[in-house]
Amino acid sequence: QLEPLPALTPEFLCVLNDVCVKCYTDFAPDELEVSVREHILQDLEGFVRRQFSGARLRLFGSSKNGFGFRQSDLDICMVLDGQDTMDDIDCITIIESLARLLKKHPDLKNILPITTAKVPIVKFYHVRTGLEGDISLYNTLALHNTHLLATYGAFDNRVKILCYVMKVFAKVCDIGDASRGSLSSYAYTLMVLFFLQQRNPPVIPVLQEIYDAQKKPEVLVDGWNVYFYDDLKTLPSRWSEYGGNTESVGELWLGLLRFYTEDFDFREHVICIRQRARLTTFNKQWTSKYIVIEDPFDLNHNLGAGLSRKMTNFIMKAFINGRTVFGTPIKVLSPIYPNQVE
Ligand code: 3AT
Ligand code: MG
Repeated sequence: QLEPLPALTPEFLCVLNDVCVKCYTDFAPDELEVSVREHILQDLEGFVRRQFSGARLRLFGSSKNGFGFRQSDLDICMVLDGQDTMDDIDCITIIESLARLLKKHPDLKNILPITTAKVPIVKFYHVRTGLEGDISLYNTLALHNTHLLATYGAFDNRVKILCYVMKVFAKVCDIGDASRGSLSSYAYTLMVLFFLQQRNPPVIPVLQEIYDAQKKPEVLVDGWNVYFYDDLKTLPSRWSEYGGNTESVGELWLGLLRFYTEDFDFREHVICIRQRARLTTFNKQWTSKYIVIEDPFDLNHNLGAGLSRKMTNFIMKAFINGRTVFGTPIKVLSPIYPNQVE
């Protein structure tokens, strides 16, 4: 049984709440910035079509999921009309010729094809806006997980604010760069959503478990079921626990820090937003991993797979320090904190 949180004064909670809301209001792009992104996309699509006549470009990631920052990168997915998939070899060839083409674009600099990654991309820098971006091919699952995150974010404003707080926290603590061995923004967003689903009463439902038919509908993409309930208008009436949680964002943020430093057992459980029932690392055969985050669609994908023991402890320490910074220090007598990996 956990000890209750120290009595926090209403004034403290009010300030904390304001700080959380500010993470959203200070960093979210305004309408103009959103339209600039769309404009760049249209321009690039036109340019790419000079060589690839059936090319279609779509934004995904934080330009579309509702948790974008002003300077967030432009994540772009390209597909060719009339073609459903593309094999790895073709992807690499097209990425390379796309890179050669983009080098001729007057507004782009630092064109860099990366063909060794799991998802081959061509990176670029858009000179006039200072935005970085990348184009991947047939990254269809990412389009669907972007829509899933956007739906959760649009369901309750507290979701959106907390995801911003988490991203600001990850940036400030320098634990949010997957290319340098930590976790991606996407992974931290999944951690926030999982916490909000597991909260009692929950703040958000499990959209992948709500459906009208007797059986869960199957919408297959790359062999995975990407179905989820996305009708926000009818969702409140479909979810029996709707409105049960009235906690403020500040309270939820303290709750999240506590959840991941005291309650959640990383050795035992998987961070998994596709079902309410706890999934174990044993079930997934992921027992040798430190932080296990299951992708909501690609169930073979653990977003924490690249973490070293050292990085895991660095991330855990950031959460522990977060509790001190936000006024609810963890009470551990020994220097070994919960979830430390020895
Ligand atoms: P930023 O605001 O750019 O930090 P983001 O959500 O756009 O946040 P990324 O640019 O890192 O995050 O990733 C863009 C999208 O790519 C998000 C998600 O749809 C997909 N994605 C990123 N990392 C993974 C991953 N490890 N597995 C599956 N999809 C991923
Ligand atoms: Mg991004």
